[in-house]
Parts: sequence; structure tokens; C-alpha cells
Amino acid sequence: MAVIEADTTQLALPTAPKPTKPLGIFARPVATKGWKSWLFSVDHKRIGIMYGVASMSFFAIGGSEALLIRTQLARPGQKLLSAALYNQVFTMHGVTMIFLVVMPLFAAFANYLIPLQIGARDVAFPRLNAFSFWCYLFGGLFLNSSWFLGGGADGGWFNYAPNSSVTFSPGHGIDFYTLGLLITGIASTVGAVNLIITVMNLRAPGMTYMRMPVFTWMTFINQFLLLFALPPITVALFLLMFDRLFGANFFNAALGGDPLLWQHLFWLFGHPEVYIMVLPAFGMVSEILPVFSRKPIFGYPFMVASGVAIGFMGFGVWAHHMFASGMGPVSVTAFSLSTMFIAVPTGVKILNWMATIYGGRLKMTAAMMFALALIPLFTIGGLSGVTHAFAPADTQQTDTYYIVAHFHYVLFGGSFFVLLGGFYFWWPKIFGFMLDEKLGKWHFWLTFIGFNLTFGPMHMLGLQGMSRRIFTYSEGQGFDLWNFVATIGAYIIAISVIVFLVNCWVSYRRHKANPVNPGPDPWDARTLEWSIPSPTPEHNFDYVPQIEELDDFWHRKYGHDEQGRPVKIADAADIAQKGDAKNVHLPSPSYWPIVVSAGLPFIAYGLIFNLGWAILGSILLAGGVWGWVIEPSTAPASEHPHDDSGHGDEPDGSADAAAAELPAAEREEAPVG
Ligand code: HEM
Ligand SMILES: [Cu+2]
Repeated sequence: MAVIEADTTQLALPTAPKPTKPLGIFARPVATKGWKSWLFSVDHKRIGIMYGVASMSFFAIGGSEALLIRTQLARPGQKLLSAALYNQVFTMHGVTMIFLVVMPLFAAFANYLIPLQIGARDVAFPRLNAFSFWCYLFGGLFLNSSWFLGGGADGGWFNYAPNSSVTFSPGHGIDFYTLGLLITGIASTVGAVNLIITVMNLRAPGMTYMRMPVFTWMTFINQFLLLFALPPITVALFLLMFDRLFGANFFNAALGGDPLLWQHLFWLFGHPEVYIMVLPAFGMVSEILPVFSRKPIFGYPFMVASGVAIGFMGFGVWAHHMFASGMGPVSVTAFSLSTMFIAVPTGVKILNWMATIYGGRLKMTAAMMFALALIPLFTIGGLSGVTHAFAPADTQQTDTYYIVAHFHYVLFGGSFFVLLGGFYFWWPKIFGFMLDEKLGKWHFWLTFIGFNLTFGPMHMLGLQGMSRRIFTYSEGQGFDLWNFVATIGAYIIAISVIVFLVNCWVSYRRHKANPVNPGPDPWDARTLEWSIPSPTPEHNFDYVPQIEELDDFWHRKYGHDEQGRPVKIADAADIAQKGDAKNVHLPSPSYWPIVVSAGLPFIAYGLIFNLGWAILGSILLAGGVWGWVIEPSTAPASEHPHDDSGHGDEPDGSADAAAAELPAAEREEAPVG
């Protein structure tokens, strides 16, 4: 596909001349305003925002399912949900929160921020980027449409065989799980390729790897985890699809299959998956803490190296999820040890964050409080994780509420808390107005108290022997008090979410009534995205920045006096080189990413219900790919004076001169896809 693409950075924006419509619908759409400009957008910023809106909408679904669970378990013997429906609700809650909320929320921030943090105009393959987003959204909608088509998946988020077979799960719920995750898997894989090539090829001159912000680094490592973790689960899902839809027996022990094969394949993905959800959170914390401590991140190289170490070691611990599956003592010991070791690089990060805030002039904004909360909450989750590494102890803990407490402390207390902090921190850059800090502090405290009231007691319930995934319990088992407390906590979390929504609305209304632009750098921050106006202009940078050191933007704002204290030498607004953006070229909207991705759920419906749908889906897919292939680049090259190096005319035509300065290896390749 890249071969067909002209160099998109050369295209004028939005004044690009209307492309001639050589083949009618195969020409590029030109809408730059209204819903069409979102539907056909290939702009990384818009795609980031769409990921954000979609994943927070799925959070509303996953959160409602969590409230249903907690309401059912508030008292012994409740009858709000039947056992069968309860199985569907907790399964869909787990699947939604992991695949449709936390993972894509990090994709939202990565899409919006990575090109800005490395000084690029967009990602390497803008249309593929749009394709990733639509695959994710259609995969998520397909998965949730099961609620209206017979019921959701009911085998738990890790969906063990043989319970997942048609014998034990005759409904279509697990077919929706299987095919839905195959579709969202395409989104993550294509997204990973895109971001890896973007970071490797599109860094601004001078932005060497060891000058990249920690969030860019952790996201970069994360994409490799996705690339290596997704294949095992993709294979497992295909095998399960063949078992359920075509009568194969890969997981049927009676006919020579092996149910444990599913567990190995699932957790080969499943454990790296937890790092896929926490490494970007570590990156975000490493961005936010220095800004509100007024100090650089402590031990930058160790921050990077420990992220790489976690990335590698994360692939060597998967069987700690299977200590109770009858594995032999040798493998149990090996996986116990490897699991304990992974605590080391994680500990390095926690110590570096502590050292960063130590002696700093802390500014307790809502963003800072959410980011800081990761340190105690993730440490609690991490420590209970270390107790799981002791196989004898784990045999007691596995499948109890102690485990449910553990992974909510790391996934909610870790990842989700930081994501909320990320909203407060980058909101002015994305939308051009600040969220209200007072409401933000209410939001924080309600979330913090609600969270600990919900999941803290679960440690006790688990150690008292309460199994997970039970739809009720009887009076007098000793589970009453802590379950009731946990449910109150869950409702406090629900109130905190409402406070957040109110904050978004009130701040937006206030901005509309009296627009006050926060300026490029409202937090006096350190990285490149804060050197350009808020909200970010469509072309990102008037000039491709030239980088000379780590935290280059900070060092252009601050020098040092004799005592080494930072002294302001320039304002953020004066740092980014200004120029006329008229000549900056950017990728143009395209119909085909959404058309191609729309074919996938139709094929999936066809495989479950009626092959007619699959034929329709295949036509959409093939037709869309064809349209994509022959779609002209935004404007015929002849209409734009540019050379093949991919560098467009900077406002003063100097970009190529700047690029020419760099050694060949570092010369940036223009985005083509
Ligand atoms: C919003 C507040 C939340 C509440 C009140 C909540 C509550 C619960 C409860 C009570 C369970 C256990 C169900 C059972 O075993 O019967 C559960 C399971 C689960 N939760 Fe949450 N949760 C919340 C948020 C999250 C978040 C943010 C994630 C992030 C990834 C998450 C991921 C999961 C997973 C993976 C399961 C396991 C489902 C399974 O057993 O298959 N939850 N949740
Ligand atoms: Cu694990």
C-alpha cells in the first residue's frame, strides 16, 4: 500500500486544492468540518480523541456491569441476577474494561501525544491509523451486540476450555467473544506497527532515542509487547473458533485435544497484557510527577532500562496463572522465581518516582494527585502479586477475592487512576481549556476513597475463602460485612465518575461563555507538546523542531544561576519557531479505512448466523481495499513542489536544509501510509 501513496506531508492543509475525482468515490473526501471530517479523518489527534470518547463510553458500560455485580453481592442470597446472567455480566465487565477501556485509552493518549512528543506531523501510516480505530470500535460494538443477540460471553475474561466449548456454552456469547477479540486484535496489531515505525522514523532532528520523553519510551516498548503478545491469543481464538463453528477438537481432551493448551496460549498473551496496560501508565506518571515537583525525572536512563526489562521479563512468567493446573514442581518453581524477579525493575521505577518528588516543590493539582496515587495503590497491588508468586500461598489465593483485589489495585489503582490524571494534565493541550481544579479534587478524593472501600475489603474476603465468580453467598459465612462495604465503595466510585462528567461539562460551558486560552504551556512543563499552541494546531508544528537535549523545551525556557537554580530565560510562547503553516502538508481524509473495517463485523455475524452477511462483509472488505489501493494521494504530486526525501516546504522552504544537516541514519522518512 505504501508504494501507491505519494508523500502526504507535502499536501496543503486545509487549503489543499480539491483533488480531481479521477474515479468518483475513489477520490479523497475533502470535508474539514462537521461529522464527515471526523468519520473520514486520518489525523492522529482526531483519532486520539475518538479513541478517548469511545473507550470512556465503553467504561460507562463496563462500570454499569460492575455496579450490577456489586449490587447483587451487597447482601447474601440476592436475586437481582440469575447465575447465568451473572456469569455474562462479570465476563463482559472484565473483557470490556481490559480490551475496550484501558488498552484503547492508552491508544488514545499515544495517538494524540507521540507525534507531538517526538516532533512529527503525524504517525507513519495515517490511513492505517484510522483503520485501527474503526476496527477497535466495530469490534467493541460487535462484542456488545451479543447482549441483544442471545446474551454475552459467560466463560470469564480468560474463557478457559472446555467450559468455552459448545458442549458447556451452547449459546453464541463465546462466539462473539472469539470473533470480537479477533477484530480488536487487528486494531492493536496494526496500531503497534504504525507507532513503532513512527517512533523509529519520524523523530525530529536531534530527537535521539535517549532524548525521548518517558511516555514515548514506555509506549514504544508497549507496541513491541503487543506485537509479540497478540499472536498467541490470536492462534488460541482461531483454534476455539474452529472448535465451536467447524467442529474441531483442539481443546477437547476426549478427542486428543488439550484444554491446558488454551491456558498456555491465553496467558502467553495474558500476562504481557497486564504490562501492556501498565507500562504507558508508568510513562504518564514519569511525565506528570516532574512537572509538579519542579524537578527532572530521577534516573532517566534507569526509567527507560527498567521499562525494557519489564517488557522482556513479562514474557517469562505466564504460567504463574496456572500454579493450580497440575504443573510439576520444576516449572512451578521456575515461574515462581521469574515472577519474583519482575518485582525488581518495577521497584526501580517506584524508587525513582519517590526520588523525583523528594525535595521537590510539589504542586498538588488534580493531575498530580491522580498520578501520585499510583505509587501507594500499585505498590499494594504489586505486593499482593508477590504473595501470589509463592506457589503454596497462591494455591490458597487463586480464584478467590484476594485475586480480584490484586488485579483491581494494579489495573484500576495503577492504570486507570493515572489515565484520569492524564485527562487533567493534557486536557488543555487537546481541547484548549482547563478542567476545574476544585471539582477535580472532589473527583480525586471520591475515586480514592470509593476505590479503597471497594477493593480493600476484597483482600479479607479472599483470605476468608470467598471464591470469585459466585453469583451469591449464604448468610453466616462471614462475608456479609465486607461485601456490603465493598458495594458502598462501588457506588462512591460511580458518584466520582458523575463528578468528572460534571466537571467536563461545567468547564466546557464556562469556556464557551468566556473563552480563556490556557496558552501553550499552562503547567510550565518539560516536553515538546507544550511548546505549541493549545489546542494543538492541525499541522502540529510550523517548523519541524531541532532537539539538542533531553527535556529540550524545558532547557530553552530555563537557564541556571550560579547556585544552579533554574532561571527563566524564555517564555513557552516564544520558543516554538513561528511560520506560515500554509505550506505544511498533511495527510488528507479517506473513506476506505472505515469501509474496510466495517467489513469485519459483517463477516463475523455471517460466521455465527448466516453466511449471507459474511459475503456482504467480504465485498465491503475487498471493495474497500481496492478503493484504498487506487485512491489518489491528497493531490497529484505535480501540484506540489517537493522532493522525494519526503520533507515538505517549511514556511521558508528551509526544512530540507535542516534535514540535510543530520547524518543519513537519523534523517527522518516522511509518513507515506
Ligand atoms: C469501576 C469500578 C469497578 C468495580 C466496582 C469492579 C468490580 C469487580 C468485581 C466485583 C469483580 C469480580 C466479579 C466476580 O468474580 O464475580 C470484577 C471482576 C473483574 N474486573 Fe472489575 N471492577 C471495576 C473496575 C474495573 C476496571 C477499571 C478494570 C480494569 C481493567 C476491571 C477489570 C476486571 C476484570 C478483568 C475482572 C475479572 C472478570 C472475570 O472474572 O472474568 N474492573 N470487577
Ligand atoms: Cu500474570
